[in-house]
Amino acid sequence: FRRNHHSVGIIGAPFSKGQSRDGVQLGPDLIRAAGLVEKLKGQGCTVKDYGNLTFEEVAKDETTGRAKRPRAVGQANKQLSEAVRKIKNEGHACVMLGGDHSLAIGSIHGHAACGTQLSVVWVDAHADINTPLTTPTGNIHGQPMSYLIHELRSKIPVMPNFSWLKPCIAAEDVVYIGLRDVDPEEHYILKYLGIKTFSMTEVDYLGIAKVMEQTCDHIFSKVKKPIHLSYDIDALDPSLAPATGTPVVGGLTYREGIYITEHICQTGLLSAVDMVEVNPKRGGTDNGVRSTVDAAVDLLLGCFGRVREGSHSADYKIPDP
Ligand code: Z70
Ligand code: MN
Ligand code: MN
Repeated sequence: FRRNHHSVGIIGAPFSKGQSRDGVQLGPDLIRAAGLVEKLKGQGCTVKDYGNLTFEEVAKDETTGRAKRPRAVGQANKQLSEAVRKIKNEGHACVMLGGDHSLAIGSIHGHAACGTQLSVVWVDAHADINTPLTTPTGNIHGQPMSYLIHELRSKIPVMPNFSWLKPCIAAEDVVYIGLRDVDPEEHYILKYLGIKTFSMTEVDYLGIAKVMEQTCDHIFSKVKKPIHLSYDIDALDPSLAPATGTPVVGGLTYREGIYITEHICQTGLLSAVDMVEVNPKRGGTDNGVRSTVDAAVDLLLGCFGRVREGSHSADYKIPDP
């Protein structure tokens, strides 16, 4: 049984101020230029492209706590949250093309604003769960989960342009896959909250099939909630996806990366996807950039019905001579 009637709404968020490297704002247009919309339609999806958000310059944006550029990040995510809520209310699975991973704040908030409790599957080399007070870099793309999780509410200081944001995710509804570069403070937070994590060690030990089985056991242990898949391209090995701000050796293979999307698609509960941290100014070579962008497109196709065994429409018949 296959679901090929996905209706997909795409929103581009060309935003880079959750980190310090130029180029990640080019992600949405690059992923589109690689044929995302046409390929989704080619596999039977209905697609509506909502275009890119536009973000205004924020003149004075001083650090609060240790968090850098809070006003720009807060404002951009408020806009994104409203856009994602609209796409969900119009009945689509939402695809958010980043941009840096700070955008998960608005994407998940807007998704959750539709009313139902969500599960979050976070595929990343990094946990992105520093608070504005634990962050070693100040970059908000290393912090989005801390703003979203109910259990960390009392640990988040008041931030300019963040007053619209309320935590909307329970720690028990989060699963991480692909971790291999976690700060000590983040490691404490993950253990303290009892969050389910499959680091690269578990991927090695269990294999990706068991990781996905256990991921679904965990997120479906009570009720079946819609899934928000937040996919940082740096989860993949840098040999495959070098065009990203913080490549970390020892990542997911292409096959492991794709298997995650196929398995999540099969649940029938995928409701929103983020594809973030593709940075064409980082890949080194044209081939490196192309490989990274192609991987991002293939992961999104896997989310919406593409299967490697191939497929056919229900009414296909072998032509008679
Ligand atoms: C570090 C921090 C991070 C991505 C780097 C790094 C976080 N833990 N995320 N690259 N995509 O700055 O908080
Ligand atoms: Mn990330
Ligand atoms: Mn990352």
